[in-house]
Amino acid sequence: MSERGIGVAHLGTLIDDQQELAWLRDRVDRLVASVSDADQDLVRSQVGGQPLTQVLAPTRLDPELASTGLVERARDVIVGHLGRPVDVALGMVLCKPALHGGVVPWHQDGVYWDAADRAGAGTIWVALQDVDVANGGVQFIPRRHGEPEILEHRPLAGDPTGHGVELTPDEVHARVIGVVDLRLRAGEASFHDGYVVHGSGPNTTDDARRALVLSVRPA
Ligand SMILES: O=C(O)CCC(=O)C(=O)O
Repeated sequence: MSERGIGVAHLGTLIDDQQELAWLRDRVDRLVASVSDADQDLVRSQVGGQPLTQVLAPTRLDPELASTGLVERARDVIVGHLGRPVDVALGMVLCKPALHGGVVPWHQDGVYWDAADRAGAGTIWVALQDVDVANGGVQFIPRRHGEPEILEHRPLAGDPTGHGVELTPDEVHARVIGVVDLRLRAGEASFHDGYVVHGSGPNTTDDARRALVLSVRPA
């Protein structure tokens, strides 16, 4: 897959050390278990079934999360892939517990970013266990043709005071065609740019689905 054509790319393995993977999984589980109402500015929920735990800027709660060299490895890989300098940072932890019905509705990440940043920005999604549609892996709509554009979104759950947005039903009807299920092995990562429509379904398995989400911005 090439990000230049369809906005999505498989980046290969970013974590091949099983001890690092196990350590990160454990750290994420502890973080998710520890977030409380006091951390509300760091956590947001999504609609659909049950609320999900998304910890924004997770190193504010656990600085050690960025200590394994993953962010630096990701930067090297994405700079090689994109062919231009970028900044990479750990932006979010997103955990779907076992047998969890929460979904991430269809959206484009670029809707959250300044228009001036969109062209050079994107998201690296790192799987901390094998991921496919059964455990709520990310699903994409590859871009087909024309100039990338930000589509019409609406507030999640009809709540304009919340942070989250989702594509409007009309856009979902028109655009959500040819869904691609992302399958990643533990430690592998994907990249998607800000224009790629994506979302994810429920975790129907008996293990948690954990991901580290890294932000890529023009340097
Ligand atoms: O982890 C998920 O299910 C969705 C992640 C997402 O929306 C993103 O990485 O931009």
